[in-house]
Amino acid sequence: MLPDPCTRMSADLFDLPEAEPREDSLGLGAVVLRGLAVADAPMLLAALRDAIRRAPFRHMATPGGFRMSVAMTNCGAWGWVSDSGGYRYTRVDPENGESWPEMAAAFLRVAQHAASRAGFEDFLPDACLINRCERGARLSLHQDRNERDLGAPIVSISLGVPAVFLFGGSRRSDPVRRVPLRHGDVVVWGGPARLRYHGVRPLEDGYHPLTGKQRINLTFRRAA
Ligand code: MD6
Ligand code: FE
Repeated sequence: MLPDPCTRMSADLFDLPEAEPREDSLGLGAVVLRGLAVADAPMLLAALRDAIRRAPFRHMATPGGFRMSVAMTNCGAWGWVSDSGGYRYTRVDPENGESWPEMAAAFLRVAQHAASRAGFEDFLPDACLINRCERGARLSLHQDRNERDLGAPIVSISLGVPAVFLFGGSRRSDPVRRVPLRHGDVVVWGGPARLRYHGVRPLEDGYHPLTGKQRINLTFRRAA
């Protein structure tokens, strides 16, 4: 099989120091902004610690009854939950009956900056899904399609242990690109790429000074 040029490019970049931010296109409307959130990471993680005091991580059940290997929580006006009733956005955390923690100013600023770098101006997310993975946790291929406003992009910030992001096409059977994501990388997909299938390969063992053995991912959306 011929090597996929994009996979090869990402693999090469993966080994470079992140002196200057670089952009890897994933096709129309989708881009990886390398290292964009590195400088803000300590602040993002501090804000995250505040948020998870109010809304702790939990392993939700899929509508099919399986326990998700990824632990999740949310901040912002809306939060994404999953249970036997399916996937949906809620205003109130079903675990404690309180509204979700406010979206930290640092979260909003970094997400808006990334969206604008990717060509999506005036992004005003009202939901941030926060997920935490440890070794072996994965996200199977899926589309993010529960948001009412599909005109807004998804902005995804990766922190901590590296992961391999899977980025497919608009059909489940389309070829899937493997995109290594490191601490501080930000992926933005919207417009013609908004409904592309994506997922995360099972996390390998790793260590990052700011997160230990964990990978933290923040995804920003316009839910309602
Ligand atoms: C990632 N996350 O962790 C990508 N989608 O790199 C997602 O695609 C995602 O974390 C839906 C719900 C939660 C997520
Ligand atoms: Fe997703």
